[in-house]
Amino acid sequence: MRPMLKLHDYLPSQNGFKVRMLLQHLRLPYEHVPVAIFQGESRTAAFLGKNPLGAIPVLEPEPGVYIAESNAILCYLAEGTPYLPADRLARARVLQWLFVEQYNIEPTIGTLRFWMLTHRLGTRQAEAAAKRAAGERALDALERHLGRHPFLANDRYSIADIAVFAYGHLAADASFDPAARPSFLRWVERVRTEAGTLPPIHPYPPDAMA
Ligand SMILES: N[C@@H](CCC(=O)N[C@@H](CS)C(=O)NCC(=O)O)C(=O)O
Repeated sequence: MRPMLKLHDYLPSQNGFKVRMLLQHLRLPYEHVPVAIFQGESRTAAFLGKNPLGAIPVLEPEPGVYIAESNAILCYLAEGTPYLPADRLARARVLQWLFVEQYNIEPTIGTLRFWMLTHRLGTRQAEAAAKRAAGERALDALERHLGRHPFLANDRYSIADIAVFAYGHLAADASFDPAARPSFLRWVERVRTEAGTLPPIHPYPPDAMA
């Protein structure tokens, strides 16, 4: 019998949400192992042994085997499913958006959202302005692409959509204006339709506040 998958995770993280969303699509049972990142649990020697960067999510597909980085986990879980095509070109187009998500979306919209929701903006005004400008450019790029395509890669729902949806659909939390991007908004609704019931969004608890 295959061992039960374990997901080392912090519920308010949308990087974790991506993985929970795909696990739900694939109907894969897993054990959720909470990591209290604001209590230092991601910086212990034991956790750094799982991911040297000290960040969740970390998937443990079998005891003692660890995969870090949310999008690497998505690729691992989606292998052999319609969420990650086998064809070289089609797969490269999925990877294209996974890299865009990590470079242009998570560190801009995701980080700003975290700073705003946990009151960390105060001392970071200049950095926040740069992230806001980069986040606006990323949303504009999504709008341009989604004006011509129903989904991000290959015109079909894939892990590229799951990854970008995780922080992208919460852009308003960071005071971005998704309503100004109608094609993006229609894509958010298409993803919701494809996904069905989504995992819940968890607010940051008091110990996450600056
Ligand atoms: N690029 C990584 C980012 C992971 C990440 O930043 N995780 C945050 C939560 S969203 C974390 O664990 N932070 C804890 C820490 O840095 O100690 C991914 O996509 O998985």
